[in-house]
Amino acid sequence: MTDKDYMERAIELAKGGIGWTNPNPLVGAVIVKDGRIIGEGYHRRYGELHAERNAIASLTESAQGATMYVTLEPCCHYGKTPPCTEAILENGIRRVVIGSSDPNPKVAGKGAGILRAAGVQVDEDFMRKECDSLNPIFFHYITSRTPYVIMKYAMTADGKIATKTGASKWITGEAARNKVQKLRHRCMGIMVGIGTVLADDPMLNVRLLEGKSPIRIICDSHLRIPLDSQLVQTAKEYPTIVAYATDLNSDGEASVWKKERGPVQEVRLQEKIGKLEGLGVQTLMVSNGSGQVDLKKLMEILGEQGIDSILLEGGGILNDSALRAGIVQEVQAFIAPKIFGGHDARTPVAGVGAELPKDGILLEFGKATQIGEDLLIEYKVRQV
Ligand code: AOF
Ligand code: ZN
Repeated sequence: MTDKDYMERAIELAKGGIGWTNPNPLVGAVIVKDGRIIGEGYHRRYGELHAERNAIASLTESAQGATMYVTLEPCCHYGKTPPCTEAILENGIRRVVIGSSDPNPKVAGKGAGILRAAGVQVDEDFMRKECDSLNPIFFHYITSRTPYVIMKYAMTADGKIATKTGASKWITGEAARNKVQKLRHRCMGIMVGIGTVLADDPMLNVRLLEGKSPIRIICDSHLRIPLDSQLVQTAKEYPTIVAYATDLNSDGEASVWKKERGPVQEVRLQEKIGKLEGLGVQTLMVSNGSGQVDLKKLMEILGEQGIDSILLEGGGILNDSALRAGIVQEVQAFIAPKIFGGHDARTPVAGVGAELPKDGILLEFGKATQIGEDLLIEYKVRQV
C-alpha cells in the first residue's frame, strides 16, 4: 500500500458524508502504522465529530508514531468541536499527509502551521486535485457566503426538454433520473421558476430510501403560485421559500405592482402572502426595482440563511436570468439518445439569450459519464 492508496481510501470515506455535512465539507481520514490501517473515519453529519477525530476514535491501537492521511487540512479552531490539531498531537501522530488546504479564514494554513511547529512532518497538496473535487460547494460557500448553484437539465440529442406539445415525461432513463435524486440529496436547496410550478405542479423532493429533501425555492415575481399547488400544500413538511418582487411597502417608482395593478390587487397580494405564510411558506420580497426577483440579492439572503448549495432545475427563463446574473457555478446536462425535433419544442435555456456568438456564457468542460443509455456532461461556468 502506498500513500496514494491511503489517500484514495480517505477520499472514498469522505463521500459517505454526501448530503449530510452541509454547509460543512466532506472530509475523510485514515491512520496508518507499520503499513497497516489502524484507524479511519469521516465527517458524517453537520455538527458531529470531524473526520480526524472519528478516525482517532476508531483506533485499534496507539497512534504513537503513526501517519494520518486527511483529505482537508486539519482545523485549529474551537467550533462545534475542539481543534483537530490538538487530537493529532495528543495521540503522538508523527506525520500528516494533507490533500486540500482549508480556505476557511479560521484555519487557512494555520492548521498545517501548528502541526509543523510541534514537530510533525506535514506533507501538503498531496492528490490535491482529487481531494479538491470533493468540496466545490464548501470552497465556494466559505469564501463567498452565497450558495454554489448547479444548473441541471435533461434534453434530447437535438437539445429539446419537451416535445412540441409540451410533454416531458420522460426524457432520460431511470438511471439518470436516479442520479438526479442523488443530486437533490446533495444540495441544500432546489430552485425553479413559477412557470415550472404552473406547468408541472412538482414536489421537488427526494424519494430515495436514505435521502434528505432540499429546501424548495420558487422564483415567482408576481406571486402567482396557486395555494392548492403541491409545493404550498406540503410546505409544513418540506421547507419552502417563495421569492417575489412586488414591493408592497415602498411607494412611487419602486412599487411597480401598485402602479400596474392598483390598490385592490395590492390588498389581494397582502392577503395571499398571509395565506402562504399560514400554510408554512416563507415569502421573501427581493425586487430588482423593475418587478423581477433580484437573483444576486436572493443568493445573498439564502447564503445568510446557511444554504450552501442550490440545484437549479429550470425553466428556461429562470435558467437564462440565472446565467446572466452570474449566480451559476456548474452545469450538469443530461443528454438522452433521442431526437424530438419541432420548432416549438422547448430548450433548456430560453429568455433573452445572446446577441452574438461571442456573447455566449462560456463553460469549461469537466467530465462526461455514461449513465444507462444517457450521457451526463458536467461543466464549470467561467465567471467573467
Ligand atoms: C467539518 N468536518 O471533518 C473537518 C472540518 O463548525 P465546526 O466546529 O464543525 O467546524 C467546521 C470547520 O472545520 C469547517 O468549516 C472546516 O474549516 C473545518 N474542518 N469541518 O465539518 C471535518 N475537518
Ligand atoms: Zn477539525
